[in-house]
Amino acid sequence: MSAIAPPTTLTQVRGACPHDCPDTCALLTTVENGIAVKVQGNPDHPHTGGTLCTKVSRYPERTYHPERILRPLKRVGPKGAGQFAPVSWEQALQDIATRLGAIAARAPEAILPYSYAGTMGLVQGDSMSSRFFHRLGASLLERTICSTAGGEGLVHTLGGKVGMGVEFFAQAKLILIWGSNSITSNLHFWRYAQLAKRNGAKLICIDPRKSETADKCHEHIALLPGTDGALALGLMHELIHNDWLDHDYLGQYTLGWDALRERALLWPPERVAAVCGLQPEQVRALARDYGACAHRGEPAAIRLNYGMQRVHGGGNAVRLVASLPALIGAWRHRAGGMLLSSSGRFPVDGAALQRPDLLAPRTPRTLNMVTIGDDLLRPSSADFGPAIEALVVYNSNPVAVAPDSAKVVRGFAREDLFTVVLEHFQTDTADYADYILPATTQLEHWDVHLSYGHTDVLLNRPAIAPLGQCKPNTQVFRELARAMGYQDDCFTQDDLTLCRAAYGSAVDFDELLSQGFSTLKIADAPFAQGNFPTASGKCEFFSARLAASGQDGLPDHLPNHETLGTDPAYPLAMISPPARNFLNSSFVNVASLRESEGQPLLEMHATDAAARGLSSGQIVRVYNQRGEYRCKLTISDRARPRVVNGLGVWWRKFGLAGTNVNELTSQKLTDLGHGPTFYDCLVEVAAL
Ligand SMILES: Nc1nc2c(c(=O)[nH]1)N[C@H]1C(S)=C(S)[C@@H](COP(=O)(O)OP(=O)(O)OC[C@H]3O[C@@H](n4cnc5c(=O)[nH]c(N)nc54)[C@H](O)[C@@H]3O)O[C@H]1N2
Ligand SMILES: Nc1nc2c(c(=O)[nH]1)N[C@H]1C(S)=C(S)[C@@H](COP(=O)(O)OP(=O)(O)OC[C@H]3O[C@@H](n4cnc5c(=O)[nH]c(N)nc54)[C@H](O)[C@@H]3O)O[C@H]1N2
Ligand SMILES: [Mo]
Repeated sequence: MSAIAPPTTLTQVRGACPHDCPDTCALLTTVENGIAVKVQGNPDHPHTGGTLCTKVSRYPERTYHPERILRPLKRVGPKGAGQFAPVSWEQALQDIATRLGAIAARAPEAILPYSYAGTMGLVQGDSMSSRFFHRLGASLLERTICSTAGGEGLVHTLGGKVGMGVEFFAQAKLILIWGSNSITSNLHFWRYAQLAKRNGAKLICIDPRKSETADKCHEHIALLPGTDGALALGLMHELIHNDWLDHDYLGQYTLGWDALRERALLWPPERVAAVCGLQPEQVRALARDYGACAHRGEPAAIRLNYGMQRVHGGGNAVRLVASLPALIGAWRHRAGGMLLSSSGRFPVDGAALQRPDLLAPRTPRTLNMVTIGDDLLRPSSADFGPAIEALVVYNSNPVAVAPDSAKVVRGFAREDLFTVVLEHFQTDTADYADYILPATTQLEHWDVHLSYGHTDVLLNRPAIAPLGQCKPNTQVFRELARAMGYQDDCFTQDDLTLCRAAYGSAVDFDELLSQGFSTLKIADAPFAQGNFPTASGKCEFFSARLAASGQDGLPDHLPNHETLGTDPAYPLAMISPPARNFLNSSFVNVASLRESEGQPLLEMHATDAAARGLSSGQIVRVYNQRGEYRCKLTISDRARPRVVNGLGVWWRKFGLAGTNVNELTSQKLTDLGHGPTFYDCLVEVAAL
């Protein structure tokens, strides 16, 4: 052989998983001759422990996917037909700037940015993009689609999105896994739960669905969706009745106990059981486990997840569950207490990244991302302001993930709406774009991260050069700003500068550069002696702030908007929790992962199937007043009687008859935080 093969260059690059998941793993990407050949968990990062979920270990498959969008595309067919032709960046940016500029000259609020957590990165999430829309004076987006009900619930009870350290679950003696399918959606927490189990801890899963996680717990309490607040009140009733209380903790470190006590005494196990669809003995036994554990001086921990707050009373339910540890003084132990989210611990300098000062003196209206379906169909009015004329979508796939799809689709299909979508793929949303702009993935750009499941800051270094003509979100908005003629210096900062600005001096950036992560310094048992970040410094059962805003200052059980038994036409409750191999609607287009999921599924209990003459494997219509969803029926004890599980969130175009589960979900909001009520939804099921 005459030619000598060029030497192989092989490097490993430290990064962070960008996905919307509590785990925020540290990644190690192996790069061979400029190609990312392998993505694995960084073994040096304790919470990642060298392991990744199946989805993200397939990251190269997603990155080099043959359908990755690599050039700017301009619509050439009818709206929504998904027909595009390549254009140059220059042409695309110039045309977009001209269109947005013309609208902004009349009514800047007619422009709406729409984004969520396609990447959780602080820089590719909301930095340059926010600066751009603030400068423009566009409508603000209330980013509510996931967690705001629970987030508000925490803020009004513990004072912030704070809780116990995830690593200490390994030392707990009782773990309530509440509204969380951890094996699917919080795998690295599950590692700690398994350690606890091996050390003799009892694990109890509280979930309407018999999830993969429920299979592996000692007990499963299959309550009806949206009844968690009632169950928490019932536990309080029993803790009071049996005097399994930490009176000293209650006296010193809580606010409003007498009033909460009175309310809880209205919830004996029989009442709770009737509301939750359980047996009274199940409520008593759960309280016994929780109370006795504390009585023995053993740590009892609750891992709450956002699954239980996607219902009308989700905010109140989180307030009630977050109150429980204080009743038994569980916070005294570092392995006791509860964790829903840790994101409030991160000292992010949001103003430095997003520059809200660029808005002044304007205060644009705020639109809720949950009600995008209704809002896109609204005409201009004094009440609403100008009709939405332009949408710029990034880090989100609203046509698939927003509730009440029929309306969302009708809105996106408006011929007069100008829509720009920054994406990796031609998603259901990108199908409706006038321009699709090709975005880089996490392997191709810088970013810095927080986590909502642990307390480490992570840095993401680019491992490979951008594919094709892809650009980071930040770069697109820099160039759009230039095309709009904005001169402000803030539009010239590069991504590494933005990474540094995210935490300023609060985090050691050199440590991030050298190690890839940096652990925040937080006391092991932060609330052992109160010190809650509330106004009173106590765990606030009673919230003066809520009372001042005209709401009930005390938490209560609020029934679902769509309560079982109230509508004979729709006698089943449907929840639509995540499928294991997808992340919201991300990864649905990765063939190997989609094959693992098979087809869009509805799980139904045998008694409900028999009553309808349905059998496993058959294609069914799931319907209500909002729409109809087609999917494959599985008769399974994963579903309890009267509740069906429609696993989410498929791309409509990979589903049956171009539908997904959000055909059925409603735009009604939660009690706190204006959140979505995906799991508060009545349906009926019939053969096709
Ligand atoms: N594989 C995978 N991982 C994910 C996601 C994903 O789509 N796929 N999503 C990510 C996102 S966006 C988030 S926000 C996080 C958290 O994501 P969550 O959506 O909270 O994910 P899960 O922990 O799966 O929680 C849903 C669980 O709550 C249960 N549930 C539904 N309704 C109720 C109820 O009324 N009460 C109770 N007690 N339980 C109920 C469901 O049956 C399910 O088992 O996970 C992230 N991780
Ligand atoms: N029925 C039902 N609906 C649900 C849920 C449910 O449980 N049931 N879960 C809800 C929840 S918890 C959430 S959080 C929302 C999630 O909704 P979204 O945040 O919209 O999440 P994804 O569907 O994953 O879409 C994210 C998109 O961002 C793109 N993306 C990723 N990184 C980048 C980037 O760097 N740049 C750009 N431009 N794009 C990028 C991805 O390709 C992907 O298409 O869905 C909600 N919808
Ligand atoms: Mo979410």
